[in-house]
Amino acid sequence: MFCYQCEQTAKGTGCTKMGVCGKDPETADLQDLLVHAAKGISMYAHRARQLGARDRAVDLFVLEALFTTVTNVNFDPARLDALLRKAGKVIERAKGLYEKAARDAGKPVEKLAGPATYSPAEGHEALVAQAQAAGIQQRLDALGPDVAGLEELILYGLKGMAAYADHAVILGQEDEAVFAYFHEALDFLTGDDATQVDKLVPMALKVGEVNLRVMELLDAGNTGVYGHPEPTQVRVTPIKGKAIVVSGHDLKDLEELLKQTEGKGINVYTHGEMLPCLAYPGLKKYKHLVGNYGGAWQDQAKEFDAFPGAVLMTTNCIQRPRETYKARIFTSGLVAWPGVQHVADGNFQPVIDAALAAPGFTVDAEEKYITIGFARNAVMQAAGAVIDAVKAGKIKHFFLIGGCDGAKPGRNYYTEFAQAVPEDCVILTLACGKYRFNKLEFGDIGGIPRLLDVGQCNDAYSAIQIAVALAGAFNCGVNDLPLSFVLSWYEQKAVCILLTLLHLGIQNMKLGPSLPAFVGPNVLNVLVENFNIAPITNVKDDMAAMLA
Ligand code: SF4
Ligand code: SF3
Repeated sequence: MFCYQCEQTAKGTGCTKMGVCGKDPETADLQDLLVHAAKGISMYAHRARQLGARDRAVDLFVLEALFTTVTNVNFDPARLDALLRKAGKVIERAKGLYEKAARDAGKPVEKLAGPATYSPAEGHEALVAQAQAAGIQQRLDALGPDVAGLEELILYGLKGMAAYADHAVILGQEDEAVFAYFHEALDFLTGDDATQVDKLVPMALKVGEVNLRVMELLDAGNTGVYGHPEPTQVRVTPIKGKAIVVSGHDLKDLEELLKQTEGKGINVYTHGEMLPCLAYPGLKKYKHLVGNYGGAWQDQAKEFDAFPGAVLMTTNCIQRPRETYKARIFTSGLVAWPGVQHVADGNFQPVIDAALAAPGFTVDAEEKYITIGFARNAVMQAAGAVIDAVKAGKIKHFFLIGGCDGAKPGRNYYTEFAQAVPEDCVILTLACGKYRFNKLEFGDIGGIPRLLDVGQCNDAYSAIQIAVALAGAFNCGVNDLPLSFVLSWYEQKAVCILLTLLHLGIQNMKLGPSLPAFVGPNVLNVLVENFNIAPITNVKDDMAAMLA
């Protein structure tokens, strides 16, 4: 195996023996083969589309294949085996689609090579052997770190974007142009153009552009179905009674679970990136959705161990479950862990049964609340007051401190940075990185809270809308606003968001806790020259530079 797609990659260079995330070599290789198959499918689907032929089942499979390979989603070789066999059928379908479209149009039928020839080997062991040849090591050796790294940058952006697109589809939002782009970009990665830096860089920015549309679709899905998040005080300590905690990013799964637990005497808690759900009118209307439990994903083993109920993981980020709670943790959607029960059909009865069988909380913990729900609609409603406060000099600067959380000790930087933000400045935050500081007291400026929680990582869309609206009010560009981006990254969703920010021309972003291992030295220079992006250093110097 060789994997360097996330921030915690071994030695900052790549996991080669076992993933730091817990991904074993077999799973890692099978995931690489699934990406290879998705490229092959896309080679046909892209050509078919150019001839006016498309197939939604093919489009959706490519999304699922990519999402499956995102960090902390699927650790189960058996599930991957099944997906790879399905990929064999889908590629035949895509091939047939293309060849018919070409014949119908009177065009010669291209004979495609490379990933287009994918066909799953018979038997699991043979499949694993086939997978070993699909890794990126050969490309790294042949193309060098810059070109291979740029190819991976595009691929990881697509993986993150596939996760968001998949969530959007679940809520009824899709765009033909987005499906088309997944195929176009994956096909591009199989061609000669993908060996040239001057072709790769624009394609990476294009991922960012399309991801903006995908986040818009997901925003439309979330707000269209559940209403606009509204500022809400949410309880962050447990209440006496039976309990289920829901983690991940999938609002629809939470809604289904809430419906199925209604009147059963079970309290439902959000965890990690599900926290923002407590601010959606369509979800918070359920009285038994009582609050948030715990912190960010990397603390789950300790927290789920101590949780006296059932746990549901709806997307990333799952970690190796401890034996103490393996029987009462469940997966849904594309998440998989060997030996963990999967809810495939939307029937959460096994989760409910596990919650009822567990002791539940025996006492009410001390009450503690935080305020969330400052997505674009809520902030826009307060825009007049915010603009007045800026004009009157009461708000000097905005900091967007957001992104993923993770286990590295250096991530204390984000807590310390938030604490060091001057009293006359406002913090916007989103994604799971906020757990580094979201239970601290920040107070307010003339009634405007100093900490505004915009939502999940995909609510970067909301943050962008807020920034654009502010720029409009002050008649300037986003880069001219008193606004600094202090970002933390971990997995591939952060990659697609970063590409969106680069596509929008945002400059001077600080990124940490470490730079991606897949960004080669020359590519880093391109990013520094064009966008002045820089790694975080220390709070004092970074803060001074941003306020200068
Ligand atoms: Fe290593 Fe991250 Fe890949 Fe897991 S996802 S194998 S931790 S680089
Ligand atoms: Fe977090 Fe996994 Fe990236 Fe959604 S939940 S931001 S790490």
